[in-house]
Amino acid sequence: MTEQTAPKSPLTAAEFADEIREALKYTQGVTPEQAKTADIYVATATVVRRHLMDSWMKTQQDMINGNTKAVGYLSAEFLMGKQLRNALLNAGLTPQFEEAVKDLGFDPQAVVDAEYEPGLGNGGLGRLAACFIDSLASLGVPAFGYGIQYKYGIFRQEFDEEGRQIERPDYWLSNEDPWGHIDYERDQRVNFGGKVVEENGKRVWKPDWSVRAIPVDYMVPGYASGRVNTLRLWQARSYDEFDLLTFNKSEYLDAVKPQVKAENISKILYPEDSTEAGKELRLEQQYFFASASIHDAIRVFYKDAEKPDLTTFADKITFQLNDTHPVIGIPELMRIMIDEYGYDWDTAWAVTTKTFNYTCHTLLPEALEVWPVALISKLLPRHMEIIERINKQFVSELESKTDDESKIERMLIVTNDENPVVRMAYLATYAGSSVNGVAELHSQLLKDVTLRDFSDIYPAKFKNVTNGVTPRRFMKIANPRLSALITEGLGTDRWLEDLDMLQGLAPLAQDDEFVKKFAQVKYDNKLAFADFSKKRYGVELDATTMFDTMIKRLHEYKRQALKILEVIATYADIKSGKVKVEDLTPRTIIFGAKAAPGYYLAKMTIQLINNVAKVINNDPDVMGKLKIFFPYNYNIEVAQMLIPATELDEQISQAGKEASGTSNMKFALNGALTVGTLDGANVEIRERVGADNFFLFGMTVDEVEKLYADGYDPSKYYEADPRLHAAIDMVADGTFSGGDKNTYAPLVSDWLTKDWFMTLADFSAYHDIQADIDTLYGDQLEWNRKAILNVANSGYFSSDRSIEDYLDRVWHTHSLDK
Ligand code: GPV
Repeated sequence: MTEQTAPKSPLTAAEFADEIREALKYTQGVTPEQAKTADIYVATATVVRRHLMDSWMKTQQDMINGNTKAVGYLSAEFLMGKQLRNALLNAGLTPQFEEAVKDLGFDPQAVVDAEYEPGLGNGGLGRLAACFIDSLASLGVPAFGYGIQYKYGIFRQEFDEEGRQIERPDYWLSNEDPWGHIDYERDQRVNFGGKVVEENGKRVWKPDWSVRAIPVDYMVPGYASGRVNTLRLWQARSYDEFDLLTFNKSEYLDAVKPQVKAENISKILYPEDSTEAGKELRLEQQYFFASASIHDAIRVFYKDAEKPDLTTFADKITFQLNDTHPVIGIPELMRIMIDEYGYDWDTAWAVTTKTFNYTCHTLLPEALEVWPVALISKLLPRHMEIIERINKQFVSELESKTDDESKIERMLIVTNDENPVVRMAYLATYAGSSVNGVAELHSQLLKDVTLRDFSDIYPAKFKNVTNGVTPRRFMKIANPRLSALITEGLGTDRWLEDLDMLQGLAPLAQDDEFVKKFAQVKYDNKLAFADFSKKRYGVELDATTMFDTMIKRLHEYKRQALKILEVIATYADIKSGKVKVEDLTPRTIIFGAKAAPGYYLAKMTIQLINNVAKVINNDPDVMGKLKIFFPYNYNIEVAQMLIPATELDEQISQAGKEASGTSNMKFALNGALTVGTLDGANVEIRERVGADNFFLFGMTVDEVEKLYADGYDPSKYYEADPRLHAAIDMVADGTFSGGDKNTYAPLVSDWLTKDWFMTLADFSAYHDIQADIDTLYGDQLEWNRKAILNVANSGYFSSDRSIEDYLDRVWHTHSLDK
């Protein structure tokens, strides 16, 4: 497939090869004969960067000199995935790369594989940030991604003999990182601790320690836009390498203490996802990158001016707060304007409230960040004063708008109890211009439930922007076969920039020849995944079975337990003879999931899945009709292999709990059918692809709420459904723990007595829908027609569309002129 609309490069493959040779020599210091695959990778990356350099510099110039407001996407996570293929695609250099590398005697895919995947994110939230900066660049919107260059990303997951998750450090920076440019000259000082004193009637912060924030710049090339934006990730370094006096006393460890303390700030990504991680170090991380980024934006947009006119700051850049992690940036901008540049409170407030917007990514109350006042006071005493004053001003504003005292009490940014905390989501909602949810249902529930009081008083702030995913990485790169077929079907590859064009495929769902080609693509993708699983994991998969996949963080609300219980129930049916194995639709059930290291029930669920796999996969009675595959260390690379190979996608969270989901979008765009609840973006996917082309089951949000209100008793469902009963008994009786009845006792007890996310209540509905799935799967032509309709009608879920919605509804800015 040609890249017709990608920028035409004058470079030939032979020239590309020469440039690789040159980079091998002048940056690696090796000859082509000495070069290892990893050297070729580094050299290629160097060459690609060089070819993007003019566009990068021009984009920066146009951004600074033009009058277009830029976007600063502040995010503690950017889950980028491997960079090489993306950079090649967007630079329009893929064909030259393939040929040049072959000429040098290397396998292009091996070169791509040599890149160590940067895992600077946990899951959906971090991947969303990566999709958004791709789309911003592709649309030509001037933008910075601002975050942290963690030394260790998300842990590498392994499974031990017992099937338990083991976490290993992710040493991604122990390999060369040809993409990141460390810019020592544009560092920032970030202060911590100390106290605030009164000097000449002014509050003056006297911090007692500082950290040097050094930017590491990554290019973010747009697809076919000629634009290259910047992802600026901050690295924490110490100002004093070590204390010479202590060192001379031979107390080496003590001597490096300040260095260790400073550098710890960017050392590790917290592996928490949708749960609160209330750690001092995490607040240090948040302030570290928020402060450095805001100062950086001032430096960039006022060209290092001594006395910048910050009253125009909100016209230069708008900051999107990706969840509450960067919300400490709000009092930081206030402090910078008042303390560093001498503005009065009201001026600073007017600018700050125009500058920030907040995206919420959850409905789980436990995931809404709060910080103890005591901790903020210790670490950031001046910020605490500012937050108190914001709170005071907020309360008087509320008093002018409502007489409802209890409502005001509920809304306090700083709580009133004996251990007061700052509610970061409330601070962001009050101080920001806009607050948005990430899918229609989620945004509605934010207004009706989570932030109801705020939406009563500030209705105009509340917006929806439904998430999206980049079709470049998740279609063109991950699924070249389908991409080629789409281009053939549409007669152009412009759909990669305008994903609504996929609608043109809808009539082809009635064209049997096209449907067969589509089925062949899916089958070839399954074979490719089977090959990958064999090579990487030593596991043989049968590509003639249905590939049924559930990939997402392991969390109770996402309900991996529902899936595994259904598999166990089927296994129990086989063992008891209720179901004849010959009648089963053969399925390969694939899980990918990491659990937060401290999340006990989630980790136990991983152990259970692994042990169910061990038993079922090896039981001759199953005759290979059911096979579970749980590849360890699920990441972007695995996602890119697995999503194109999947036929059935599991989106089975309890209604009202998944804010959006984004793998659901990737699956639909790659021609999988979804079995799912009316939750998150599933609702919008189903509306678009059509109810006939989506397997809906389970309780709605209203039914869930009613059941909570009526008093939920999971044991009733256990008693009422013999299949569920048998499945839970099988977990309890030691079938999956070598006869030991204690192994899963906490899980079983939770199911029977608590089951907060109502797995048991949705079990029979989930079982019933399986028959519909199997029946349709039996008619491959019909199945694939529906799969094509999923592709054709999912163009809306491009992150380009999400960014256009942000531009319209939230940021009020636009692309740079071409
Ligand atoms: I809060 N999300 C996440 O990945 N990590 C978090 O800490 C929080 C939310 C996810 C949501 O769970 C998904 O529903 C959503 O699609 C994603 O953020 C992107 O919005």
